[in-house]
This record gives sequence, C-alpha cells and structure tokens, in this order.
Amino acid sequence: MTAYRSLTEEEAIAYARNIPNLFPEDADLVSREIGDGNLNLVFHITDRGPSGKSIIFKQALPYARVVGESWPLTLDRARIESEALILQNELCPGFVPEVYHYDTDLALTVMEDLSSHVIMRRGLIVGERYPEFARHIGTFLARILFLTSDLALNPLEKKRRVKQFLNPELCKITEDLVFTDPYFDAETNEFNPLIRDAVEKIWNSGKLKLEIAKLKEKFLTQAQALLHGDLHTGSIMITKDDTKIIDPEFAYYGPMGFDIGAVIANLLLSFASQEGHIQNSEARASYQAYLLQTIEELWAVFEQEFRDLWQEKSIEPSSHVPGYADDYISRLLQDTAGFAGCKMMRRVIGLAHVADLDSIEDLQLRADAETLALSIGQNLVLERTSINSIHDITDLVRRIQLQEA
Ligand code: SR1
Ligand code: MG
Repeated sequence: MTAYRSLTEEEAIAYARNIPNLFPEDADLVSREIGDGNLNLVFHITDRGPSGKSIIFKQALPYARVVGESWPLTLDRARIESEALILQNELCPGFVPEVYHYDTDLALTVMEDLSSHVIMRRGLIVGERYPEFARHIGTFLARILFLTSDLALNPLEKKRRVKQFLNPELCKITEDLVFTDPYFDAETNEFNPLIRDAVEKIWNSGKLKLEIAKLKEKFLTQAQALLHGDLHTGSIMITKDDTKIIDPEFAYYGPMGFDIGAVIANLLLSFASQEGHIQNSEARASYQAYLLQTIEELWAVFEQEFRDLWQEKSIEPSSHVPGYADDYISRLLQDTAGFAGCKMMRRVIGLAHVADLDSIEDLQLRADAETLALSIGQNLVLERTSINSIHDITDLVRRIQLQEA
C-alpha cells in the first residue's frame, strides 16, 4: 500500500506549513489549484502576510487528467520530473524552476513559483516578442543535450543515467500520439472537419508514413541524451529577459533532435496560426519573419555552444576524429527538421492540440492555418535529408507559405 492521496487545496496548505524553512510560522496561507495541463494537479500557495512568499506544488495524478481515470498513468513521472529539474539546474543553472522538496509517496514536487512569467504559447498568441529567448533556449539545449550525452559522460555514468530516466509509460504516450495515431484513422484523433481531405492525403501517403516510421524508430531506440521530452511553448515560462523551462515529466534518454524539433515545431505552429490572429498582412508578415529569425538564431546559438562544449568538454575519444563534429551536427539538424515536422502534424490531427490554432474561432480561417501547418510539417519530414543549414528550414517554410497562398 502506498501512502498516496491526491491533495485538496486545504491539505496543500497544511503540507506547506510542515516543510521546514519555507514559510514563516505565522504565515497566512491561501491555496488555489491552477492546473490547466493534460496530466497533473498544480497548486499555487501564497502567504498573504508580510513575507508575500509563494510556491508551486505539482502533484501527479495516477491517471491522465485530460481523459480521466480510464487512462491510468504512472506516478513515477513525478520522480522523473523532479530529478530532471535538479540535474538541468546543475548543468545549466537558472533555466528551470528551483526544486525545494520532493515527496515520493505523494508524487509531489514543491518548486519555485514563476507567476511573474507567462506561458510562452499565450504570449505568442497575442504577438509578443521575446528578444532573449533564442539565446536562452539555444544555450539550454546545447548544454543539457551535450552534457548528458556519451560525448561528455563516461559510458558507465551515462548508462546509469539512462536507467535513472527510463520512462516507458510517458514515452508510450509520445510513441502513440506523435508517431502512430495521426497517420491512420485512430480513435484518439481529433481534427477540424474542414481539413479532412488534407488529413486523408496524409493517411494515404506511403512515402510520408515510411519516413515517419524511420523517425519513430529513432525515438524508440536512440539513447543519445537526456531529453525534456515535451518541449513545446506551453512548457516554457517567459518574460522579456528571462526564460524558464518547466514540466520535464516526459524526460528520457532519446534523440537530441526531438527536443530541438519540438521548440521549432511550436514556433512554426505559431507562424501558421498567425494567419488567424493578425489581420493586417504587413503586421502578420513582420511577426512571422520574427518567428523565423528566432528559429535561425536559436539554432546558431545552439550550434556555437555545442561546438564550444565539444572542444572543451568532450571525453569521448572518437570526438577528435576529423569531420566527426560536422557530421554529428549535420545529422542532428536533419533529425531536428524531421521531428519538428512530426510534432506539427500531431498537434493538428491527433489528441491534444495547441491553443495557437484552436483559439482561431472562424473554422475556415483555422482550417487555412492548419493546412499550412500540415504542409510545412510534411515537407520537413520528407525533405529533411537534403537540409544542410538552418536556412534550408526557414526557406522551406517561406516556400510552402507562398505555395499555399
Ligand atoms: C495525454 S497527454 C497528451 C499530451 O500532453 C502532453 O503535454 C504531451 O504533449 C502529450 O502528448
Ligand atoms: Mg506538460
């Protein structure tokens, strides 16, 4: 028997009071359950007294909140999340919320409150620009991916980490929802009826499905680095000058391009969705250009930081073989393009959409944006092996946009 129970707002307050050195003894605590994600409970706990201090409790439920008790889900994801946050903070300090306390029985992580930040997806929907984001996310990705890979760890330590972050149940969600279900008439799928023809073309494209199968195989088998595993713009909290990456409950050892591709996919979903958000065509073109420039910049920062780490911190003997770094990074870019394509298509066809597209009220306008997203996604997957620079990705996006206009 485990001591697990899901907390109420009152129980969260009582629990918070008992954590040493967190709140003053006479704190006047209020608690609000604010979780709006697919899986967990999230409590915001504040002292209304002079300290004004606030914290977040994140508690895993033994099922997927978005569906209910009929979809049981391991509580171990809370351990994975808290251990990933702690490790990420060691390897790239300041880019994730600080973990104050973890309770295994309750699958509960107590962490830094980021109420002064907004969910990046919400900012992008209203056309905000984040001038530091590309630099921050490029640095974070390069450090975490490089420093958890065989390039930087001895093989025994690396395999210990692979074991620490085995996450089969959450990976199965991704395997199904990203790589399998969107490509046939699965029950889990959900899409705008106005795009049925475009979706059926995808279901009938043997060429595309073959490439998706290869990408899925990589996701299933390539333990390259510790991934965040679900790095969409809803997993990023942001201000104009600060970026925090949250929610690594899908963390596992997988192919690096999956995380970089997730960030790029979500910037491109925003790109496509602007067809429905910004009516003025000049303003829309300017914002879309900003999104593409962000993609170019984040890759440039990533590549530079990754190459610097390769020079300074690589312990893998083969890393000094001439040409290996260039070849590694070139394969990484192609993986990034392919995974970005998969991540775009799943958010249009499959379960769990993105608000960027779903918040477009006019169904035809939404369908136009969704069709653009599907088209960019497919081409990223199909053309990935001929992509040699980040500009090949942004050029592809511009070309597809012109074709779809
Ligand atoms: C049932 S979970 C659905 C989706 O939410 C998460 O954020 C992941 O993206 C997952 O695929
Ligand atoms: Mg999440």
